[in-house]
This record gives sequence, structure tokens and C-alpha cells, in this order.
Amino acid sequence: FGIETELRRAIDTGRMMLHYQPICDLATGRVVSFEALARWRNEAGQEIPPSEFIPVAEESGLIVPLGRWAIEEAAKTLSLWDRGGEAAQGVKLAVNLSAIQLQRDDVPQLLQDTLSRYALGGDRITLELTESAIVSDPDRITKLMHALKEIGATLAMDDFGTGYSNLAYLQRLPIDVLKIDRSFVAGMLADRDKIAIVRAVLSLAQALGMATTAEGIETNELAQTLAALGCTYGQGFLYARPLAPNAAYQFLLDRN
Ligand code: G
Ligand code: G
Ligand code: MN
Ligand code: NA
Repeated sequence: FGIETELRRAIDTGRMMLHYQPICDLATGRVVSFEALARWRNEAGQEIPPSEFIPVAEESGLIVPLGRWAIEEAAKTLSLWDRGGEAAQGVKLAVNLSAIQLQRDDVPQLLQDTLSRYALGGDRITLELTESAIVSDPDRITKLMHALKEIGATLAMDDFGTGYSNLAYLQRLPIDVLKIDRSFVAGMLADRDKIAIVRAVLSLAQALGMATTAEGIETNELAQTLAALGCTYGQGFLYARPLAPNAAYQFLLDRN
């Protein structure tokens, strides 16, 4: 009850922040997008991790206003960056969507309205969904995903390999990018099983015409190996931690 009340207030009063972690093209090193990650410092000044407040938000229904806020905030940030010049022109922001938000809210309508208000093209937004979103209500989610593609959004499957991977859906749904979970990526150079899984996911994605993002890249060696294996994009502390908006924009200016 306490955390739920405080979370509601945080969303209403702007205590919630988005931090942005760069995602780079492994072949060129250029930043292609940033993943938006919610950050919450409560009234006592403590950082509450998403692993604590996202489940509370999902159970209480606060995930709907939280998800709306995240889309609004990402669009606002993009339009601000665009006013700074050309640096951010082709860059996308990736917003995480929970299964519950997809069920309860009209996300395509919301996204379209928000993009229009900020004069942004749909191609500037990536939506990261998890396998649980698809399993929850396949028919509805299939329609939603097609509606989001109509708007021009990129669709990424987050944490791939950790959920109920239904390969039939994977093939049938308009998914653009598979994000390979960091539990397979970090440590793969020293673990035959992990590298075998990563290779298998890369060839599956290639066969289905999807791009790939490896999460949790912490070393150059890992980035080079993944590039050589044909992985498209990389994300991890090697490039940067999730950054406050101004630091993310500066990172973009320095790197691209
Ligand atoms: O911030 P951290 O890097 O610890 O993120 C952990 C996880 O929390 C992310 O992988 C993501 O699944 C989830 N998460 C972070 N921000 C959001 C958000 O705005 N909405 C939803 N639904 N999940 C988020
Ligand atoms: O959406 P997802 O649950 O994958 O969110 C990414 C989470 O992983 C965030 O909590 C982020 O801080 C974390 N993360 C991102 N890159 C790295 C990394 O290179 N190493 C580790 N240990 N964690 C990372
Ligand atoms: Mn994610
Ligand atoms: Na992930």
C-alpha cells in the first residue's frame, strides 16, 4: 500500500525519470538508438529499482499511467534532441511495454497521438515487448503489433530466450529485432553452452529476417566476437550505462 501510493504520486508529480542506454551498430560503432529505462528516487531519496516498482505498477494498474508517461517522456526528449541539430536525426528511442499495458490501454492510438503532437515520425520509436506479452493474449497482441507497424514503429522482442519462446508466433508476428538476453551474452566467451545458444539465436533471427541486439556487452572482445558472428547491434556497459537525458545527448554528439 505504501509503495503503491508513493508510486502514484511519483508519476503525478514528475519524480519519475527516464535514463537512456545507447544501442550501437556493432559493425560501425555508431549509436542507432537508446533504450529508455525508468528510474525512481522516492521521497526519502532512495533509488527504487524497476525490478521492485514495475511489478507493483503491474499489480496495481499503475503500469497504464506509467507506460503513458514513458511514451510521452521519450517523445518529448526526441523532439528536444531534434531541435539541437542533426545529431539525433535518425536515432530511435526504445520504450519498454509491459504485457498488462498492452492489454488494458490502446497503445497504437496513444503512440499515434503522441507522435503527432511532437511532429515525430513513427520510425523514431522502438517498442520492446516480452514473450509474456504475446502469450498473454496472442490474437489481440497480433493485431496490436500490426497496428504499431502501420505507424512505422520498430518492434523488438526483449529478453529473448528467457520466456516461453513460441517459435510459431515468432515467425508469424511482425518482429523486427530480437534482443538476446544478457544472461546468454555476458560470459559466453568462457562458456560453450552460452555461445552455442547465442549462435543459434543469431541464425534463427537471420533465417526469419530479423535484426539482433546483444545485451550486456562489457568488453571489446565480446563486441568484436558478436560482430564477427553477425549480430547487428550491441548494448552494455562497454558503451555506456543508462544515462540521464543530457548525458545521453552528449554521448550521441561525442560518438556519432
Ligand atoms: O533499469 P534496469 O536496467 O534495472 O531495468 C530492468 C528492467 O526493468 C528492464 O529490462 C525492463 O524490462 C524494466 N523496465 C525499465 N523501465 C521500464 C519501463 O518504463 N516500463 C516497463 N514496462 N519496464 C521497464
Ligand atoms: O530491458 P532490460 O531488462 O534488459 O534492461 C536492461 C537492464 O540491464 C538494465 O537494468 C541495465 O542497467 C542492465 N544492463 C545494461 N547493460 C548491462 C551490462 O553491460 N552489464 C550488466 N551487468 N547490466 C547491464
Ligand atoms: Mn528492454
Ligand atoms: Na532485456
